[in-house]
Amino acid sequence: MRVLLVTGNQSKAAEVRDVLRPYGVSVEKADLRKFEVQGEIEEVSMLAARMAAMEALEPVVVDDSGLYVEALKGFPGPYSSYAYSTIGNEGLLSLLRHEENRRATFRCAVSYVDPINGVEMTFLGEVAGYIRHEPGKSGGFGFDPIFSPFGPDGVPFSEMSIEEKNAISHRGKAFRKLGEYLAGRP
Ligand code: ITT
Repeated sequence: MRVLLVTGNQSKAAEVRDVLRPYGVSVEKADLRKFEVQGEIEEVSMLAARMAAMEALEPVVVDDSGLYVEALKGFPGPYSSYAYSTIGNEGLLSLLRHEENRRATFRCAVSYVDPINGVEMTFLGEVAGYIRHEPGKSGGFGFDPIFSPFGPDGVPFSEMSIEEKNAISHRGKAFRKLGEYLAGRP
């Protein structure tokens, strides 16, 4: 089957294609607006998916993700997009300059809306890790160079292949749940 992914982010679309391929789900990047209201990521993704589904009149998927930094009481969280486009990775690193607690979690909310069958579902995924003191090599997108998931080797997301990142990431976990749901449908 095919789903429309509402996103302006090509790298995100590439990751989602890689996760959903084994479930026989093809992903088309939709040329639809992602309406982003203020709220928790699962509210943002669901409202955006409903709006897009009304326009597309076919099943759509919206991923809203955020980086939650423990020492900043969860900031930027649902405001990650704004934080990234304003202060960026350098700004986040400088906010944490004197901070020993580097713990952070990436969270992903994936909302699927099928307007024909009246289905609305949200799937969540998260990965715990830490904000690095120095960015890793460039690669990936967004906060990937400054985030390393907990693990023996400390490699940042930006230095992983799409497959390596998807195996452990917030997005990989959430979209595998969607893939299992879609594969199990009649
Ligand atoms: P769309 O809203 O068009 O899908 P976006 O990149 O803005 O694309 P989000 O709103 O979900 O996606 O992401 C909020 C911010 O968090 C944004 O700046 C992303 O770059 C960043 N982000 C999300 N997932 C990420 C990931 O897997 N790795 C690094 N940064 C990520």
